[in-house]
Amino acid sequence: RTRRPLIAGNWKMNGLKADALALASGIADGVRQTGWTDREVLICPPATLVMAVAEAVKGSGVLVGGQNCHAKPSGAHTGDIAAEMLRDCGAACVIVGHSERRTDCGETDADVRAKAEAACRAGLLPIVCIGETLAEQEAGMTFSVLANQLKGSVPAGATAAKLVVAYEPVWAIGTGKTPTIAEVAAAHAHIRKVLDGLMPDAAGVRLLYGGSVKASNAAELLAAGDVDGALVGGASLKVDEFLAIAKAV
Ligand code: G2H
Repeated sequence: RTRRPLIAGNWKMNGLKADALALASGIADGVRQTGWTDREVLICPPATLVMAVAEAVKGSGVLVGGQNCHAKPSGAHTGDIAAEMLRDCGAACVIVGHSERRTDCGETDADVRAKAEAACRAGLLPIVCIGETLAEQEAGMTFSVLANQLKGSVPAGATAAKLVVAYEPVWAIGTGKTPTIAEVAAAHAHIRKVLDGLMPDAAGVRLLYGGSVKASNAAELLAAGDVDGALVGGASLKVDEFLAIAKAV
């Protein structure tokens, strides 16, 4: 592999202190035992737990990330969290534009780009999420939707070291349904081609697949062409399941 695989756990709105810290410590112990240097493991807890999780995984090599950030560095934005605040709590990455935020909070491509740019300014690696809905897929619009999302949400001046893209078909999220391996490979190849027109070193950008990844399908999905890792939701909430996915690379 030319790109270092990244296995990212997105805990979404799950986790109270005691269980979350046990989960984080369990993952950190597992990663420590393997001594992996050929892949990166990331966990993205709710913002309330970023600092404690960062502390719990310290020295293990496990990275910690946020699930969202505001586009501004500070100011009168009640309830929001700046990228720099996540960084200050020990985060190295942040997910932006997850389809749940695009749907629940009406985030647009322009919002996602502004957040990704804010993440880069704060020294965080943004994981920009894109993906088509079921209706778009059924209408044969997958490739055009992906291209438009990329053109609208990839940060200005992006470079491979400062960008990860996650392809998450909305209809595959939390549903147990996954695209075929050929569909994943085709979507990723298309994403890389579009990125090639947007940035100088698109060949180095890591592309993650997300949507109902679990231990039993991880090896196959991770072996698909142009797949450099996974963004894992439900299956990242169990130590053994998540570690098995990380091992499947
Ligand atoms: C997609 C994914 C993680 P799940 O949202 O981002 O969730 O693995 O539960 O489908």
